[in-house]
Amino acid sequence: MSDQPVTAHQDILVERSSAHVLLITLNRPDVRNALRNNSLREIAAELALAEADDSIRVVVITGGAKVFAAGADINEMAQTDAIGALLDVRPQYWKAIAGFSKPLLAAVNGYALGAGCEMLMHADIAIAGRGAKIGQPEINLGTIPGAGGTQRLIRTVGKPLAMKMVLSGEFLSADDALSAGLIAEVADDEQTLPRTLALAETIAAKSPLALRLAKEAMLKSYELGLEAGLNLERKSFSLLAASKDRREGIAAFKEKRAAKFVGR
Ligand code: CO8
Repeated sequence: MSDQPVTAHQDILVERSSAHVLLITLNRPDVRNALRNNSLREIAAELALAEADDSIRVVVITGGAKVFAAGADINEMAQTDAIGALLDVRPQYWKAIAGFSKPLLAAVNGYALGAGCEMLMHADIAIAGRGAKIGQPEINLGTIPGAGGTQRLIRTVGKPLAMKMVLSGEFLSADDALSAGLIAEVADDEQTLPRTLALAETIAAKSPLALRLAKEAMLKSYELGLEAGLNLERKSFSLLAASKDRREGIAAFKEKRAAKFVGR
């Protein structure tokens, strides 16, 4: 970690793990990092700052060594009636997190349940520790996922497994989540964060422009038909031909040196 100060919030810790990587750590251990509205507000606010800061190229979110997040804060949600839920600011925070244009990685140890699993799915790449338990147990509370757990999960792991998870509330092991394509890698628990930060460094060395357009094009595949998706890809590919970074990338390849990308 760098010696830069940790920014204080109530629910999260924020620090630079290196020059280009921001690390957000969920920090409500007493309630297993349950995501109350304020937690999402703080995450969304940090991502907005990261969006505007060219020096931040990748963000990693983690819950630390023991638990990623045990879901929405059940005590807070229990106070909300139907109209309260309809008018809730919470979906706006989720939308802000989903709209973050830079790579967002998740380092997941222990439970990632309910909103915790949904946070994992908001990450572009999740790496989980061998002991992770991932699930959507809202059905046990007489309710259903509310931040993409019925939509993103089925698109990610397919109908049979998504139905099993959401209708039974059963958890997946890290290995099962890997086989299902819900996470990108399994690590030994103590290696989850170091490995995720190392991957973040690898990604942070790439062109920020290419990262942004690659992320956008890939996420749009959830919404667009193939023809429209291919058109978007082609236009983004063409746009990058005008960038300094592409010229630098090709020059560096020819000169057999590492490319130095500037995001222009
Ligand atoms: N919200 C609030 N507090 C929580 C949560 C949570 N999601 N999860 C755990 N806590 C609290 C516990 O109440 C307990 O508090 P206390 O010490 O005051 O008793 C403390 O954290 C420690 O919990 P446990 O003793 O249960 O710890 P364990 O390590 O034994 O178990 C588990 C950890 C398995 C994560 C267990 O706590 C658990 O099952 N938590 C709830 C998981 C869950 O159901 N998640 C889905 C939440 S719902 C959601 O995400 C969206 C829909 C919400 C609708 C709610 C309608 C009311």
